[in-house]
Parts: sequence; C-alpha cells; structure tokens
Amino acid sequence: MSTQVVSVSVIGLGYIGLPTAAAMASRGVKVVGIDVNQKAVEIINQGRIHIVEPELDELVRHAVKIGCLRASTTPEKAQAFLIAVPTPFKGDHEPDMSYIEAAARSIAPVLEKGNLVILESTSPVGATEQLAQWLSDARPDLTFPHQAGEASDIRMAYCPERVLPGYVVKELVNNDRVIGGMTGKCAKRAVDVYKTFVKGECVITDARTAEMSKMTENAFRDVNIAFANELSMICDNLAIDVWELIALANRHPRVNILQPGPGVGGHCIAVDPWFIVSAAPKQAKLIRTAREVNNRKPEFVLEKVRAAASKLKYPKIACFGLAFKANIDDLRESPSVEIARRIAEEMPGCILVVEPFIEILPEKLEKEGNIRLVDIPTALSEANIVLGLVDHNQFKNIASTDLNEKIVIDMRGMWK
Ligand code: SAJ
Repeated sequence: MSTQVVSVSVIGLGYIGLPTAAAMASRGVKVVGIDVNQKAVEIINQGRIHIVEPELDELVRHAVKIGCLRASTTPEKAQAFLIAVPTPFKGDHEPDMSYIEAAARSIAPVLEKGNLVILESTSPVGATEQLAQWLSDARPDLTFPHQAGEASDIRMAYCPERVLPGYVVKELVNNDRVIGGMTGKCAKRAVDVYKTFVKGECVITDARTAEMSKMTENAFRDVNIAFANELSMICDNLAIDVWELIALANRHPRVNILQPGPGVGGHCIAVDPWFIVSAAPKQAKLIRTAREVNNRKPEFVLEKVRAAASKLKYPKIACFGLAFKANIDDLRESPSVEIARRIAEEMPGCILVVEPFIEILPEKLEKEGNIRLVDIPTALSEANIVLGLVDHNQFKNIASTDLNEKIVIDMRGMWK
C-alpha cells in the first residue's frame, strides 16, 4: 500500500533540485528547499528563480504562491529528504563526494524514525551505502538499511534524474524513473514520492544498479559523440564532408550517428563517464578513450584556427557561440569557452565573441582583457575568420552571402 507523501525536503536547489522541488510542490506536497546559497534562497522565496530554464519561473512562482514551496538555509524535519547536490570530479577524475557528505551532516540532526532519504546526485556505485554510513555515524540512535535491512528506522534509495537541460520541466514529469532502493521497502517508499509528480513509469531496482544506470546513460552518449568527433577528424584528413557522410550513413535503418562538434561540454556527459573509469580502470577502455577523443577535439579546432590565421596578414577571428550546446545560456564545461580563451591567449587582439544568450563575458574570458563580446552584424563586418562553435538558431539564419568573403571554420555543420 502506498504511503501518502505530505512533506519533502530537497537539499540543493540547483538545476535539478529546484525543478524537482517545484514539481512536487505544484502537486500539493509541502516542500522545503535547502541551499547554502542565501541569495538563491531569498530569490526563490520571492517566487523567482536564480537559474535559466524554460517554464521553470512559472512553476516556481505558482508553487510559492500556493504556499507549498519555500526555501531555507537550515534543514528542518520532513517525511522524506531528497539530496540533489553536485558531484564534480577531483583532479585525478575521482568523484568528489564532499557535497553529499556535507548534505548528510546537515540533515542528520533532523532525521526521525520512519523517514526516507533519497540520493539523486550522479554518484559512483556504492554512494548510497556510503551516505547511509555517514548518516548512521551521525545518528547511532537510528538504524539504517545496511545494518537492519527491511527493519531499519530510515529508508534509503538512489533515484537518478535524466532530464535534458532546456526541457527539464517537461522531462521531469514525463520521463521514466529508475528507483533504486537499498531494500524492497525503501524502493516502494521512494516510488510514492516520485508518483506525486511523475507521469512516466517508476521502475524499481537496487541502489547499486540505479547508480550505475545513470553513469551508463551518459557514457553511452559520450561514446557515441566521440564516434562522431573521431569521424570528423578522419574526414578532415581525407577531404570528405563529414555532415554529408553522416546523413548518408544514417539512411541505414540501424545506423544513427550523432553530430560532431567542438567537444563535449555541460556538467554531465563530460564528467560522469570518468566515475566508471575510476571505478574500473582495467575494464573501462572504450569509455576512457571516448572521453579522451572528446577532450582532444578543442585542440583540433585550435589547429584549424591557427592554420587559417597563418594565411592572413591581419587575422580577426569571430567565435560564434560560447554555450555548451545550442539555444541555452549554460557555459559550464563548455569547450567553446576554452577555445576562445586559447585563441585570445595565442593571438591577442584578434578575437571577437558572439553569444546572444549572455550580456557579459565569463570571468575566464574577461580576464584575458582582449576579447570583445559583439553582436552578429559587428562580428560579420569586422572578422575575416568565422569560427562556428554553437549551432544557436540565430547563427543558423546567417545568409551564406554574408560569409562569402570569409574563411569559415564550421564545427557544427550549420553553414553548409
Ligand atoms: N553533443 C555533440 N553532438 C551531439 C550531441 C551532443 O557534440 O550529437 C554535445 C553537446 O554540444 C554538448 C554535450 O554533447 O556539449 C552534451 O549535450 P547533450 O544535449 O547530449 O546532453 P546534456 O549534457 O545537456 O544532458 C545530458 C543528457 N543525457 C543523455 O542524453 C544521456 C540528459 O538526459 C541528462 O539528464 C543530463 O546529461 C544529466 O544531468 O546527466
């Protein structure tokens, strides 16, 4: 029988925590979001948002207005706790679990018998067991599933998200969810929480398989993008148009090659496969190589830019796009930002940047001191080398006649 979910505390109000909190709250669950960022807490309590994600502003505004969502910097009692904090990797590609550990320490004092703790952050296999250990270290008066199994006071589960930035509000509701309980009862309690707002199927498994499934999904994508990126470098060498080649090959009923680009960015695909590599270095050969191929792509782009610049007396390079993918403002781990920075470093005074989704340059580029953020017409009138890095809609609409006189290096196949 399902338990009615009345109150949930979401720890971490970022790109995943905030939409999840708002989605549950909009269905009448009393949600308290906890974040260490005081400014974000204030903004959310005003019914506004501190990140850019389509439709999220309206969802949060509504949830706060009906009195079901509020934010705080201090954890408080709830029926269920959902942890959605970042898991970056450390210098050696080992997952950095310090945010999860800090979240555990912060909720431990308010935990009560009967509570459910869900981990959503992308995590290595074994992370949920580790979280249970941290919580039990802090609360020896309570029992946890790794000690007491189905008889434990606290239920624990790992439930990864798989939403696509830019479509988070829709995908949160419609995607199927993997629900990995540390025991069967743990999984069932977690399904009750997700069923308050998820229309997709909630598929039950154990916590370790659920942890691995999240990393597997992103590694699958990384390997496939690496295949496209490797093809693009092979085709460059053989003077074949890779975009045409992929379109032709994809006419095969069982072939579906992804698109090459300047590299892989974002906070997920460029990060998560390393967790598999660091857990199983001997076996994860293909996954490691894919990461290396994708990481090398910006250097390939730079080689193209250097070759073009060497042909001109006064090269002026316009980089089109900084975001990690099309039609979003997110610059995290973006290969385009690194490419622009390297051009500014190697060819001072020669670089313009066009990024319609931002108003000021990120600190990393501002620091260079010689990069100008300009609009499309300015870039087209001043530059003699045009470098296409992100296929934003605004860029796809540039007329081919505007590019006639330029050296065009198109990493997204948008100006064919
Ligand atoms: N990219 C290419 N070629 C392609 C597709 C993507 O170069 O054909 C590049 C993009 O430009 C970008 C990067 O890959 O730099 C990642 O973009 P993406 O759209 O594939 O994925 P993300 O990082 O925005 O979101 C991913 C999604 N994972 C999968 O598709 C397996 C999303 O469902 C996950 O929820 C998210 O990671 C996450 O949080 O892990």
